[in-house]
Amino acid sequence: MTKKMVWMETAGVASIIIVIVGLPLLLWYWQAVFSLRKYPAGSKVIDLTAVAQGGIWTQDRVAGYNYWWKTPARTPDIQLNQGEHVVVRLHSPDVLHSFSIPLMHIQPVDMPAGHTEDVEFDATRPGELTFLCYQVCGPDHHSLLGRFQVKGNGKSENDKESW
Ligand SMILES: [Cu+2]
Repeated sequence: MTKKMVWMETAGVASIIIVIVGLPLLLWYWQAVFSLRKYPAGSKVIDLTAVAQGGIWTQDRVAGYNYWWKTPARTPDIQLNQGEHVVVRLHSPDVLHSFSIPLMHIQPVDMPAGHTEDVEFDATRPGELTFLCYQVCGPDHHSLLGRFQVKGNGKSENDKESW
């Protein structure tokens, strides 16, 4: 082998390694670090996925490849602290869902399959906030209910009120 061939072979192997290792790393970095920077500092970011089968809101990661063999866990009540800025990143792996928090006057937000929709709100008062799906998404649609529990901070007048 000539020096040029050795160099070309090395460059070829290096570019394959960059694609196999670098690309997933870049995607991971985008999802785990960079995509969070657009939200106000200190935001509580929650990923919520609506699953039509069983009518489940889950915080598990659900993708097309695991949707059919893994039953995602229904999320327990989600704990928030009064005063927190909350970002809910909505995902749908299957059909069109929608997300609403009626007590916050957050109107139904469409959640097309495969897209991520953000809903932001401030947990201004303590109490319970129910969220639900407004789209008739399947036979288990009525089960698509979940709840935030906002814990009071005891600092404001509002603490005496609740939702
Ligand atoms: Cu629904």
